[in-house]
Amino acid sequence: MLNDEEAQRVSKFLSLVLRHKPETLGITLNEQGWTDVDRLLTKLYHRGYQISRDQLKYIVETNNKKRFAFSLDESQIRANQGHSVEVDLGYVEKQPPALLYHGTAMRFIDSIKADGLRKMNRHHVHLSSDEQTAYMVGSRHGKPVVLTIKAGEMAMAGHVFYQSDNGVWLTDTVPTAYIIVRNL
Ligand code: HQG
Repeated sequence: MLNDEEAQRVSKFLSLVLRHKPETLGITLNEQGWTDVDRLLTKLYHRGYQISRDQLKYIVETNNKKRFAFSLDESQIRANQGHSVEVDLGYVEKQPPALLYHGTAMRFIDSIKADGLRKMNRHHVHLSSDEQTAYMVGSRHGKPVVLTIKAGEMAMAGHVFYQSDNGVWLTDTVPTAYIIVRNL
């Protein structure tokens, strides 16, 4: 089996090719983001990521954020969210809880206060249902700040929310009126 470090290395590369740059590995994603597992394994092999189908399954199953999913027959694989390439993941609109959380870094706060939350390079703004996850997401960018988002009010005002297979809440944009900034 792969050790944690190797699994993480492959997982990072998979995030890159399944979300952002399939062309760097010479694969293509279909409209729903799927790519063929056999072809992916062959391409990975030639790129120095010599993993078996079982090892790929292990990575998909143990990934800490459930970033990837297999099709039912396990012939195809895709990323569950986070794409920058155009894909239609078939998200279904869902009623959010009253409050959601967004983790960001202190250095972005002034800009967020001015413009609200924008999706930047992704297809959606990503929100979490718990503060701890948001805190961890924010730490990736610097000194973390957790923003509270009045998601219930947003939904009532007509903003659409989706939830990805791995539980992340997604919406287009969060205007400043729905953002509570605390503890600064
Ligand atoms: C910030 C991870 C200035 C935003 C996590 C964030 C997540 C603004 C950064 C997923 C802004 C974008 C997404 C504005 C937003 N002015 N900065 N108006 N609006 N920002 O990485 O939410 O590891 O694209 O606060 O678990 O950090 O990829 O988004 O700090 O679910 O699987 O712009 O990524 O998952 O950063 O993270 P990102 P994110 P993975």
